[in-house]
Amino acid sequence: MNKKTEHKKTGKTPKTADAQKVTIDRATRDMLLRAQALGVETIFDRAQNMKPCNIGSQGTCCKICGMGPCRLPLSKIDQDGEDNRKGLCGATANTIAARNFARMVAGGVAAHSDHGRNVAEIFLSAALKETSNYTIKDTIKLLAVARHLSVDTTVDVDGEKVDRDVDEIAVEVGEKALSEWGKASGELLYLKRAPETLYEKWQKNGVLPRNIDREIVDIMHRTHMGVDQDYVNITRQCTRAALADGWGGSMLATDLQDILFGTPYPLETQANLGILKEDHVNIIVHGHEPALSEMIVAVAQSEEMLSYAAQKGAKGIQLGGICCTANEILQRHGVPAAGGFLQQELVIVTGACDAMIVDVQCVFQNLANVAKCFHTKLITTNPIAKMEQNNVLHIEFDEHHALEDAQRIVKAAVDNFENRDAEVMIPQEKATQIAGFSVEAIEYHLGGTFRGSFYTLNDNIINGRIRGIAGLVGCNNARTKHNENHITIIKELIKNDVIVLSTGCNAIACATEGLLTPESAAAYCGPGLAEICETVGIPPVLHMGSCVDNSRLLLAATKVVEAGGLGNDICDLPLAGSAPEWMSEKAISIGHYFVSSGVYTVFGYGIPTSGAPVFHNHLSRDMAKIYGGMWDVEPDPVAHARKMIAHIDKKRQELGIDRARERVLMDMASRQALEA
Ligand code: NFS
Repeated sequence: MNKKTEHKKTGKTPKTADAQKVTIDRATRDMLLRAQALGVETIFDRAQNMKPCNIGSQGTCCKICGMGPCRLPLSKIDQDGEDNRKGLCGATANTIAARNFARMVAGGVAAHSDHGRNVAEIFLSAALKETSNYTIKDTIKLLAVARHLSVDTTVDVDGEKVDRDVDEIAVEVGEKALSEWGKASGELLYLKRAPETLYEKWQKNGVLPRNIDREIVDIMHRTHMGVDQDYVNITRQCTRAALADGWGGSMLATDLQDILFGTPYPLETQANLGILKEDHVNIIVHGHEPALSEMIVAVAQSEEMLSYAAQKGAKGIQLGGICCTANEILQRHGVPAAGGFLQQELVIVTGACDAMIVDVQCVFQNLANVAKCFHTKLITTNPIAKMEQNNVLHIEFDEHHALEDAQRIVKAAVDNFENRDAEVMIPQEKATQIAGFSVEAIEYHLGGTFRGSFYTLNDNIINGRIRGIAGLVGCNNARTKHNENHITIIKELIKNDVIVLSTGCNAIACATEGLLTPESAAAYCGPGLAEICETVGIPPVLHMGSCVDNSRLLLAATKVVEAGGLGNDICDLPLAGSAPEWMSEKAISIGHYFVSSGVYTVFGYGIPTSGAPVFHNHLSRDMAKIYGGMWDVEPDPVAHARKMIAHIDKKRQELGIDRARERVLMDMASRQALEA
């Protein structure tokens, strides 16, 4: 195995992770111990043997041209405090850090938005009836989206307005949506969904995205050697590109997925490695694209496949997800989540994973090495995401024969059931979760069918039962203790009556810790939030979906503004964002569109800007002056939550609703005065 090779090369025995110290989750700990006992290396061990580069993590290593890498550590600042650091071309620390940051934004926007483009292509293909595998599931949402894309939903017939044919609307929606990636002029159509004040700020600052692809290409051009050398100007383009993600590619992805696969409504399911079943064929879908996994869900439940599994000696087929593919099929079909980002290798270590199907993003290449130690079939499915290892099977997915692809994949998994060679060891841990809180579902829960709106939420924020709203997103990071920051921060927030909206691996962490049930309110919330959760029957943490569904958070915030009483803009709201254990470029893009939309956003693991303090201050203090939102970094989870609460309290004070929380203690004299 890997370990032996390393041993030969270095002469040193590689270190292994201390399972007690690297995670708060028992199932993860037990599987890590098993992996170590079997000599199977995982990311937890690799994190012990490779430390991050100090200069790179400060953001001041420039490898953009062939004369470098030029390294500008903070220690090279002159003793008198003067910053004369520069690369061979003269690029300053600010320029280098801003360029690196911008390229991370571009990477994140590209990942979310290219996913969005694929969805738009499948959508159009379904609308044109080129495939029978996908159909329009949510017509109400189709009509709502049509309006935002300036697609007519009625036609004039003899001077009268008549409803337009739904199929025709769908085709035009698909075409209009797709053109958002590359149209030659104008601006993204969804930007006007933001509060008017915010839209005007973007307009005034010249950051309205023109089309999605162009903003990514612009970043790659301007950060090429010898182009933009002004960190303020580079940051402005980061904003334009990030907005093209949050209010563009991601929002389109979410909307079109909802129309095609159904808008999520609350449902009950489970999370953690314990969802696997020893006597079932276990199929794990991992990555980010719901198009194929939707088909896998259908095939895995089909009579034909279930009886095929029975012939092979299995009692059934258990489907489970990892990362955001998990969140996608979980929120629409109740398929349980097997785990988050850091648990992907460990699912295979159970010895019970008959096939792992991966698409794009957040997939470890080391899965192939782990799969080699067990019977697991690792199947790649996307033409842009293959693996070099020879034990990986590639079954390319195409929406035109989606069902056949899914059948081949599920059959391969069932065939592999009888090949289990290692002893199966499935952890006991699995927790119940309620997921599926789309904006529409929240509206319904708060107001019912006829008066669905965010008024009730606003009322309860104004009267102080709910102190504020927090949006928690993002990954796990092998440099931090798995799930510890996510859970500590959330417990501190809900204890202080802050309701939490959650997505991505944060939501999976909350699910495994049992925070996504209405019952958790009584155990962990302050009295105000607990009362609301009990009355409405919701958990204190609302699972809003995958990472592209962070666009739901933007729309929820907009709905709160529209419901009134809490200011005119997102930056006026008692609202804060957080990515406690971020690691991906997508998280940087999300952070930047949150900030550019007016949200105070705290990251729990340092962002690569600390080596350029002037640029870092620009992201925090200056951004706040322009958009009302700012970046912040706080690794200590309790301090992290307190910073968010302090921001919420500041906003309550500015809105004049802070006094609602104060209890009036009356002495005898004032009582008598009242009675008189
Ligand atoms: Ni978001 Fe989803 Fe998880 Fe992070 Fe990766 S799965 S897209 S990037 S690790 S939350």
